[in-house]
Amino acid sequence: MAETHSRGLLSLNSGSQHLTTFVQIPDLNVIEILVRTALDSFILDCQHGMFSGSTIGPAIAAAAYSDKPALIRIPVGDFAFASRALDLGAAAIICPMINSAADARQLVTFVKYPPVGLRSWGPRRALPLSGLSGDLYLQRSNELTQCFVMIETAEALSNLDEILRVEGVDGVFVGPTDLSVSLTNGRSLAVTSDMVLTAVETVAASCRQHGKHAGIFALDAQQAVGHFQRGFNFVALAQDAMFMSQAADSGCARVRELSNGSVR
Ligand code: 3PY
Ligand code: MG
Repeated sequence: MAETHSRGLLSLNSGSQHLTTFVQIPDLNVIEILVRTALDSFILDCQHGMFSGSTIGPAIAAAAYSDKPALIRIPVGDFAFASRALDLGAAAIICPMINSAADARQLVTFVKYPPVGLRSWGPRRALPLSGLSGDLYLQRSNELTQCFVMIETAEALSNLDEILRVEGVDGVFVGPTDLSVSLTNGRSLAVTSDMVLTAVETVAASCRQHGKHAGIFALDAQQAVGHFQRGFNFVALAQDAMFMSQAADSGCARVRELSNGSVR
C-alpha cells in the first residue's frame, strides 16, 4: 500500500518555535477546545496529570484527526508505557527523570524498533493514523515518532553530553521546576533563579552542539519568550487547568474594573 496520509506527526526543526501545552484533565472536551487554539500540539500528562493508559487512546486520535500531534509524558520509569503510547498513535514520548546514558538507552529500547531499539510490534492505532503499510510504518516510525528525555536533576546535567550521544534520543525536554528542586537540594521552586537559568542555557547550547531538539516548560508567556531566545525550539506553555483558572480570574477582575467599583 502506498503512503496516503500521516496524521498528527510532530514536525520540528532547529529553527522551529513550536508551542505546546500540558493537558492534565482526561476529557475529550478539553482536546476538542484546544485543537481550535493556536497551540501546535498537546502533551497528555500521565506523570502529574490524570491521563492513563485507557484515556490516552481516544485523546491521541481526537488530536490527530484535527491534524495536531499528541505527545505523551509517561510516568517516571515506566518505559513499557512508552511502547503502549506509541502503539496508540503518540507522536512523541517525553520521559521524566532521565539521569544517565544508561537510563536513556533503556528508554530507547522501548521506543525505537531494531536496529536502534527493541520496540515490540503492535501499532494498533498508530498504523491507521499513519496511513502507512505495516512494512513502511516499521521502516519509518523510528524517524516519524520522537523520543524526548527530561533533564531535571543535577545528575542529569552532569551526564548531559553522554545522554545526548545516545542513539534514538531525538531531543531533551527540561523540567525547570524539578531542576530547581534538585539544584537547591529541596529548598526552592524558583524556576527563574540565575542558577536554574544558567543550567537551562547550558542545556540549550549542548542540544545545538549535538543537533538535538531542545524543549522546556514555561509557566507564562514571558518565560516562554525567554526560552525561545535561549535557543529552545519547543516550549510547553502552562497547562489546561492553569489556562482555565487564569482566564476565569482575569475575566472576574475585568468585570470589577469595568464596573467602577459597583461590583466587588
Ligand atoms: C518540571 O518543571 O519539573 C516539569 O516537569 C514541567 O512539567
Ligand atoms: Mg518535572
